Amino acid sequence: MKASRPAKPDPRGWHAHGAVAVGMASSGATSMPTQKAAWACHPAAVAVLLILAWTFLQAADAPKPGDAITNSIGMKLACVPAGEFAMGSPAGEKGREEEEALHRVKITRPFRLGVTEVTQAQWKVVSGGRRGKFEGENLPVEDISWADAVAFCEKLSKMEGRKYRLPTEAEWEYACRAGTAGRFAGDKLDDVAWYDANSDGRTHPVATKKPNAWGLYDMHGNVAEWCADYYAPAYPAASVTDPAGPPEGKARVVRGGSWASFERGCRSASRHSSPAAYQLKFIGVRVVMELAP
Ligand SMILES: [Ca+2]
Repeated sequence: MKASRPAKPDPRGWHAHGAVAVGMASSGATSMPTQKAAWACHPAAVAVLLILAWTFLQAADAPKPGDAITNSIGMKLACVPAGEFAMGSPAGEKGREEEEALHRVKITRPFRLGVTEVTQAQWKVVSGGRRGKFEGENLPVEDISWADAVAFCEKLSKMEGRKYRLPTEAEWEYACRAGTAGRFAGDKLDDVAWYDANSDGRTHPVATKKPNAWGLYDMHGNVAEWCADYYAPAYPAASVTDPAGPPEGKARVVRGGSWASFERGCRSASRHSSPAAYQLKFIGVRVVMELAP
């Protein structure tokens, strides 16, 4: 399902209407001011027009899905709009697992998400040192525990004066799909992902495959990505709003599959988990920046 954008109010119609009414009231064209003219001159009417104009300008300036900014360490973050989507996979999807029960999810707060996985160069600036079994500035960081990923977000938050955190599992799948409902957010997995069939057994520089519709690279494959949630084998049966997983658990959610995954493990709906302390050469991280400071 496509994310819906709020309809833009069009104050131009209101303004034109009001201007006509004001003109009538001030031109002296008629000796009998109409009720419409009196209404248009009322301070409350002026206030309404100003509010509508402000709303219009705000909507025009609001970031659009995929619009990216760059923070002080060169990390690009794309706007992900609020919206609703079908999380999980339909019964007939090839490679599907039982834990992917299809259910409606509403994401009420827009946010920004890293356009790429966190690179080793970015990690070095924030946390110091190199982290990765494979070495390269533009390779995604891996070999990090869940706590390492969280600590990175906390350090980056202090550096930037903004709230950075891991995505929830729902936010991750919503952003991965970018309005699509199929197995992958792209025509062919090979177009958008480094995975078992094409990776030559290693990570690759980020953003060297095609992005999804919201400008996000490597949501499928390269390194799998830590999410904030504890892993729960069963999704909620009903529709949910801003789900954040169970309050406790034994493992954390990992999403997207990696350079070592088969095709089915890189599907948009595919779920994985890992004990939080594990440091593996196929798990990295991508961060959320909250829009509210
Ligand atoms: Ca990835």
